[in-house]
Amino acid sequence: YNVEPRLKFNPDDLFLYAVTDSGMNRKWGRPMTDAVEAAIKGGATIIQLREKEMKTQEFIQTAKACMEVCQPHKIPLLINDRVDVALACNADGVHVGQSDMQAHTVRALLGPGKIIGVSCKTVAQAEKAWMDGADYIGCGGVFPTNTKKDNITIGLEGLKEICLASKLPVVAIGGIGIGNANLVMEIGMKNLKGVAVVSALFDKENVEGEARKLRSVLERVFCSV
Ligand code: TZP
Ligand code: MG
Repeated sequence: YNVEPRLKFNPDDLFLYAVTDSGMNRKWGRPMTDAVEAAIKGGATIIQLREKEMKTQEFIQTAKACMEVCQPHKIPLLINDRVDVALACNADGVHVGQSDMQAHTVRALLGPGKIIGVSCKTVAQAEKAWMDGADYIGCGGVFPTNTKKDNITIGLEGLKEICLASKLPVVAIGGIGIGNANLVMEIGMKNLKGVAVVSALFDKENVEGEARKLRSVLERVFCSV
């Protein structure tokens, strides 16, 4: 299989990684596209549509609409789990977990120009992601979170261990927000490129304002190391 890749991916895009949750956005009475646009205006550098319940056709329509929002800003849009949805909307890539399609199969289906991310909790999983031709890994949950049930927490120690062991760029996820993003970035790993957040943006009334605050926390740490 194809292990070339990495044609298009800029690891700095992981800096402020916004992961959607349509349930949260529904609660705040706004369409996904508005929430995505607000996140981008506040400084999000990449968007992932993570929709576990959405039916296929609605997911494709939502993804196409979000592509229209992201493209003028040159912000990559990734799809969680669903390679078919990513192909249907010509998304910039796919993010898979450990029980989803393997990254080398995703690569074979998407080709070298797309971004592939893999969720990893262990060094062995990170090693496999590298072998499979992934572009980055998402590591967590770093802190406890209500967003993902049954999620085992790896802590800052687990995050650091994976960063040290992997050649891939890393984005940290799980329970991260404006109150603790500095602690994550301050572990001082040079391949730790950013934080991925769901509720810190999308379970808030003012998505743009929260994104701006989080971005300034990240920039402060980034400038001081
Ligand atoms: N993977 C590990 S933790 C998590 C995912 C998708 C949920 C993160 O959500 P939040 O609201 O940023 O804690
Ligand atoms: Mg998954």
